[in-house]
Amino acid sequence: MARVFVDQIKIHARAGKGGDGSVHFHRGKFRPRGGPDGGDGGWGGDVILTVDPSTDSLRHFFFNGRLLAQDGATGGGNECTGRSGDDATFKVPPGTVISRLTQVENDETGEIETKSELVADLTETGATFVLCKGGKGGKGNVHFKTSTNQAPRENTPGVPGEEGDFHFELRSIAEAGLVGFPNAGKSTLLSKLSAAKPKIANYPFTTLQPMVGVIHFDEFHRGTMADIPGIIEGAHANIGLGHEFLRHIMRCRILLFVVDTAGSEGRDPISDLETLRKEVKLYSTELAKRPWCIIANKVDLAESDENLVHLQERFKRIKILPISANEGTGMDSLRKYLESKIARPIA
Ligand SMILES: Nc1nc2c(ncn2[C@@H]2O[C@H](COP(=O)(O)OP(=O)(O)OP(=O)(O)O)[C@@H](O)[C@H]2O)c(=O)[nH]1
Ligand SMILES: [Mg+2]
Repeated sequence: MARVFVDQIKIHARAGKGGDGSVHFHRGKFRPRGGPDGGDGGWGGDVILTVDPSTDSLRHFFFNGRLLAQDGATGGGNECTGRSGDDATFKVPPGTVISRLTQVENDETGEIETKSELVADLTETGATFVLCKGGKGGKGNVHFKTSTNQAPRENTPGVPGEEGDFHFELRSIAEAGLVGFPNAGKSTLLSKLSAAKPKIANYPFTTLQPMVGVIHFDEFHRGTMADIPGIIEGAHANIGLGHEFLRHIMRCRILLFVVDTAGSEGRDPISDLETLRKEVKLYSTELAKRPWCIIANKVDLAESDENLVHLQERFKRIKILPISANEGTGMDSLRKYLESKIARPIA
């Protein structure tokens, strides 16, 4: 599947350094010159990523591009191991792809180039990934006692934590996403354009999970389209599982707003579109800036004629594609339009 990246950022991460081993000698009331009892340093904390669907972009890393975990503490007397540094855990949205960036010298030109190497593709909710491992603590002097050296002053320092530059990218689920109220005909449309077989029914929220279909334009080109569950007024405030559905929309490059042009069940396509646009904008101004167009569906129904004229008057500068997903009207123009926007060469 063609990949489109909608969100990416460069990150520097450093795990905690291990604590140094301690040099210490036992001091008891009756043993003023006791043996070595310096303990080991604690482990440095790890930098950990966890896949959390409550976050939908990598935006939060924009203000915090340095991910640091705590250092381990130095060992103590009485063979006490130092405290381990706390791990630092950061949330990433499902679909985050992590690459390690390293500077390498080009053998031929001698120029320094950045090499990018994939280290993780994080998709499963709840999955965790250790981006940088904390360093091991050093050894305390208790380990250095020998028959000839009863009072060693040796220890080892803690190992530095892993450190590196990374590239985080949020992979999109599809190039085009169908956005609309329940029952607008999104699933019907996807089933007509692709081989996907989404469930279609005359009741709201038939679709609860996004489904991606592949549209074949010709032998060499195709594009992807996601059928996304319907969103309703208040979706930005999480009404009707709004956040869950808007999150999927975040991962589409172009938004196709599907409306029931006939205004069945007392709906009005203009106010439907205004509401949908408002919800998208309130959820994310970045999302509202993505390219979009209107798919005016159900033009086979009589009430659609007048509404279509009003829709065109209201959204003069926006591309409007009148179709009937059920009867196939307007599908050729829609395909041509999509081809110009989302067709990619088959890899
Ligand atoms: N008359 C007419 N009905 C249509 C058309 N397209 C879809 N429908 C009907 O509208 C109803 C809803 O269709 P779906 O494709 O399930 O709608 P949806 O937008 O996916 O709905 P949700 O998954 O609930 O968000 C079904 O009864 C379809 O048969 C059309 O072009 N004309
Ligand atoms: Mg559906």
